[in-house]
Amino acid sequence: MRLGFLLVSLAIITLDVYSAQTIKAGCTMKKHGSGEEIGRVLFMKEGTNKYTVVARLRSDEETVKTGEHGFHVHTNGVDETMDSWDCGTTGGHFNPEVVNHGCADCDVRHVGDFANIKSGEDNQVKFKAIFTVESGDVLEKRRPEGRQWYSQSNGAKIVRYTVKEAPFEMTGLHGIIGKGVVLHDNPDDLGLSENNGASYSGNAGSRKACCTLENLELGE
Ligand SMILES: [Cu+2]
Ligand SMILES: [Zn+2]
Repeated sequence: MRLGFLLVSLAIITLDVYSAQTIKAGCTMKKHGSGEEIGRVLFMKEGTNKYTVVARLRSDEETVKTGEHGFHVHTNGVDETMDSWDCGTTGGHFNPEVVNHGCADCDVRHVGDFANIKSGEDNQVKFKAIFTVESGDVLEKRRPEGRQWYSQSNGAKIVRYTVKEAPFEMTGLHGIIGKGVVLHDNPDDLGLSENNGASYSGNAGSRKACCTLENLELGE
């Protein structure tokens, strides 16, 4: 009886410590085709209600042209058995709930949907997006501002969202570890344009760079 109580207490303490942890997944983005490295992306979960996405990319005008780019987590990791670094092997947007395409804080969205990332004239991408999950009524939606993750050469832009549900998880049904991150050539319409593509892909055009999210805690 007493031992049972002790074990349960230990289990609760262990869970508590675990829930306060920061879990990180990330990878080095590589150009579609050549596989040349262009920077890093990082997805973090801190405790139970804070989620962060960070990207630091730099490339040429062909790969990261000045302007907005669709940025998603796709269903599969990159198939490394191909002859070239093939972002086409990552499948469609990661969409475990089988719903329509959307945006980072849209009520309806793929788990893999985020905002457009915007590169400056130096073809550099630098941003941090912080999601705070709050149960109950979310006070304010800041969707227009959150539709682009800006980047300027003079420093990273931080975009903050308050959302009702976690934007992603590391493992499980919504788990992003092992999935591909894809940077597109064109802006994502975030589900807003009136054609078929808006409901599943956002019409973001060709895939310019990608990588497979790894659990950084395990050092894989
Ligand atoms: Cu995509
Ligand atoms: Zn999508």
